[in-house]
Amino acid sequence: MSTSPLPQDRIDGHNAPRRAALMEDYEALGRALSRRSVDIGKIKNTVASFTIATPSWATGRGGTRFAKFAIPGEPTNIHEKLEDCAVVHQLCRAAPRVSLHFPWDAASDYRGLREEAGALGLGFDAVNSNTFQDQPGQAHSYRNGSLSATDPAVREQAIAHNIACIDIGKTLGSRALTVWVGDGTNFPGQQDFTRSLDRYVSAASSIYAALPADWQMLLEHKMFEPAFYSTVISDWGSSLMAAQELGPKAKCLVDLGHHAPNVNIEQIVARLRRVGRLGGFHFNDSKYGDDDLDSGSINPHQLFLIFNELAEAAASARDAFEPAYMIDQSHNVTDPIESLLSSTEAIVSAFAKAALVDRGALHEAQDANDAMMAFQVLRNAYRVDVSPIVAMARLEAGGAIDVLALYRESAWRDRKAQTRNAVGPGTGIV
Ligand code: PSV
Ligand code: MN
Repeated sequence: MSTSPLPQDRIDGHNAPRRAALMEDYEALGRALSRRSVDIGKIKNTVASFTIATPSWATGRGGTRFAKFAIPGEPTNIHEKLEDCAVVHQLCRAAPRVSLHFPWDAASDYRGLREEAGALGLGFDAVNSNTFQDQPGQAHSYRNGSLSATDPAVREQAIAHNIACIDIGKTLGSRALTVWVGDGTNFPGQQDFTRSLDRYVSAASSIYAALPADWQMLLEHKMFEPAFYSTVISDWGSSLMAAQELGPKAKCLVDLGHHAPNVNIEQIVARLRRVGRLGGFHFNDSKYGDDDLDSGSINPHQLFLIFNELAEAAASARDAFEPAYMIDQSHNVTDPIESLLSSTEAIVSAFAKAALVDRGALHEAQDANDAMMAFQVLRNAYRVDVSPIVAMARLEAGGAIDVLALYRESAWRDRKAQTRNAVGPGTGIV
């Protein structure tokens, strides 16, 4: 039995007075697109099939290394986090899976948790391990690294934790383990670049050996933080090297905030795709570094260009291509549910715009070395206001036409503030 957090008649009641205007906008856009020989219905169906995972850790108020300002009604445990993710999915109908992080989301009964999520209309995405923090009662510290630590006992502990995450994931119905380590250095000479990567790959191979046949191991690179001179898996080159050494189930995960400033991320996406190692994404946006800002809030054009590469890859599939799409953001000044709703809308819109790119015309212009026309093909898709398509896909799936308006009308956070435990002030990113 489904236990959707918001009554469906509230959503229907919200949609009723907005339906005619949406229909008008959708039909007008449909006429404009048909002049370009684009069938809006087909684009809408493609958009309706696109889904993304929400991270459990982004449902609570985020923070910086300086402070965290809690809000009344934020979730304090995995059950409440699932409830909030269910609200996001119920309204936008594009976020049916949740990605858990261990031990942050530790529970006593994972079979029960899977049922609980199922009843809320949710499933589970990749499980994430955490060897970048020490946990109470842990035998060895990750102060000097985890999978690449010089101490074999630390590496063994980190391997065991990752294998424990796989075991939990099997019960939850996950199909991937995402591994991001904080390993790295703050001083030139602190560690040997080669030997630390050797240790990482050797430890990661023990985790890889524990993967079920139909699982993937997603290696997430990050150029800096918490280590500020070097990190062990610093960029897509190191990530790809490690994935290729590990085996075919190892793929690279691209977090949009984990690159040097101004790096051409869309080209990285195309490169990883070319060698069949593009495993997935952590979507967010950034101005300076790993800012974890809301997707599309700073550079929506980059998001579009990334999806353009993905659409290109899907159109010329070399092999099965199913990247894991996920959000990874820190919501420091907003209600996290509102940020997740607005970010999902931005991501789905970028996907929709990429679906509008006239690939034949693009290839023709590229082959003729017509730079201006090639660019105009992209521009013509980018400037289309796809919001009627995205809203129509959402409406037809039972979601809300105006997700933020309905969320505010529902007073969800205020109601939760009456029943959920208060979170004290704190520091830290989650
Ligand atoms: C690291 O900055 C990261 O992007 C990884 O995905 C972690 O698992 C996540 O953030 C934790 O907030
Ligand atoms: Mn990430």
